[in-house]
Amino acid sequence: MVKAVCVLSPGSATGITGTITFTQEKAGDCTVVSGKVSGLAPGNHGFHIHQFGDYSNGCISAGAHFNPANKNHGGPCDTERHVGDLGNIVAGDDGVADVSIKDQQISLIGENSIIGRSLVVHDKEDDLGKGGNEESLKTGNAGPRLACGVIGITVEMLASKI
Ligand SMILES: [Cu+2]
Ligand SMILES: [Zn+2]
Repeated sequence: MVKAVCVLSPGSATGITGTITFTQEKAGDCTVVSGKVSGLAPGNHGFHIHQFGDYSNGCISAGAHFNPANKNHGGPCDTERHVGDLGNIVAGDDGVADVSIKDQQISLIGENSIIGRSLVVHDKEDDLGKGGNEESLKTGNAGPRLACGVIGITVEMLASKI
């Protein structure tokens, strides 16, 4: 089992906290994404892996969605999607989003590993590429980057010898 973790830092908003873990049994398996994000406005928020693990200019320096296959933006169940497109997380009236995602495209192993890249939580709902405009096919119109964090190696990962 391979495990990575992301602790969110503030972007365009303050007061958002969250810790998300990523686990994968072996190469080719789904990656399980789980954890909690607090301090959000109720409703849907775009949730993506972005290209760079760079917080030097806040969440902006995380770059675009992780897209090694050069595809258009889409939803998590679409074949036409960025690898980083995990769709939306949903915050309840208490501002907390419980995250529980199983994804086939992100991986913690191999040359397209997401280790060292960023996780970004957005202000708005990701339209999953169905917004009918050019921006929808790039970002899903998910708006400002509320919080982000670098996806890092854990002690469990070092023990796995992958
Ligand atoms: Cu994003
Ligand atoms: Zn995307």
